[in-house]
Amino acid sequence: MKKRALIFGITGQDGSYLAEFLLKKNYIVHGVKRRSSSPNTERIDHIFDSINKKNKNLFVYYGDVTDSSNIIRIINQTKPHEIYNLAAQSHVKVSFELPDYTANTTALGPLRILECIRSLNLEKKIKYYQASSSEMFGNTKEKPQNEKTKFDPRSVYGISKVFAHHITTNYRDAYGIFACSGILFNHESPRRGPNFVTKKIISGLLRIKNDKQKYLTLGNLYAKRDWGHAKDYAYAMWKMLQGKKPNDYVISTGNQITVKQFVSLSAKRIGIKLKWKNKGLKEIGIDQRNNNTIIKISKAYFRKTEVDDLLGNYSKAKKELKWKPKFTLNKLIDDMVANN
Ligand code: NAP
Ligand code: F7E
Repeated sequence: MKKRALIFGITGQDGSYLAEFLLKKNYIVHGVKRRSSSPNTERIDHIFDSINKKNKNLFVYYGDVTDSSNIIRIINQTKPHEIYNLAAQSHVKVSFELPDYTANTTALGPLRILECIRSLNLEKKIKYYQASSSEMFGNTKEKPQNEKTKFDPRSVYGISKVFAHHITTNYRDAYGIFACSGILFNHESPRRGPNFVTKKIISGLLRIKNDKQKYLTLGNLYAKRDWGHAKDYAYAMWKMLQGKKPNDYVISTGNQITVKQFVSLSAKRIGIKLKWKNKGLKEIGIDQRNNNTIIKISKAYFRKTEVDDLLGNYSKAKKELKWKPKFTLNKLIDDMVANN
């Protein structure tokens, strides 16, 4: 019998890679997409097309994690062996603008799914994956961060993820659900949303190189992040649900750089020689080929409260799941440049 997986958030970056991976593993994949006024299935159109049925093992349903009624119906109808909850309002800065909606989706969405599993008496039949985040560590002083590091979130997004993380643990302990949280550090890809910093930098620099844009405006250049590739991280999600016991795992690369270093490295790989000048809001990046200012800073992209320093220790995943990242940072950037 084929295994069945249900992915909330299948239209997102990670959902699309996970769906591809599970289809290759011969799963029947069910996915939930939101209703939107214009198409939101760009990332899965190559594997799914409701009219031509490109893939007979992939099914997509309208749904929303803010609405329990559809969650019950879809779980009942699809009877999944594994549920991956990747649905979230996932943008940290936007969470300051949409606090109520972010909490409803990112914190309460997982609770609704877990509660459906419990109320349908499927605690022993469904394995559950929760997309936890390094944003939960926020301002912690411990470095690198691991599964035992204290959470100190700095945004509505981070706080919502802490709630989701704890509720997942609680449903595991209280009801015996095989529920795992993956504490994933930043992961990127050609499919990354355009308003996350890596995608914004690479798309912007490529447009500048091709004379389609004059400059790129960024916010805080000095935040440090541990950036990996979404393909490696989707594989880790699956690995967690194949373990003997449910557990939580940090997934990261163990390396970090600043946003500014990411700009310099990307520019170099794209063939732009950058020189930095000035400090603070006046800091600029100059294209040495023509002396044009191609990087500017604006207050508009700064967060009310920033997370300065994230670096993950993935030893537990390495030991227990035999997981380690395959993509180096240079390979990640090259993939994003080649497939922008
Ligand atoms: P993403 O590209 O923003 O995808 C989020 C997905 O959630 C999309 O499919 C989105 O649908 C869906 N969604 C949003 N609100 C929803 C709602 N109310 N009901 C149902 N679906 C909803 O994010 P991602 O980068 O793939 O990340 C996947 C998950 O991992 C998220 O939970 C994110 O918070 C978490 N995470 C991400 C990272 C990272 O670095 N990428 C790190 C740690 C944790 P639309 O396509 O219609 O918008
Ligand atoms: O910002 C700085 C910004 O929005 C990274 C999400 O997937 O990873 C992601 O959250 C850093 C921050 O990602 C701009 O201030 C500077 O310090 O790409 P980001 P994020 O906030 O780290 C975590 C793990 C998740 O869970 C989230 O879902 O870059 N930065 N200038 C900028 N950021 C943006 N977006 N845009 C700028 O212009």
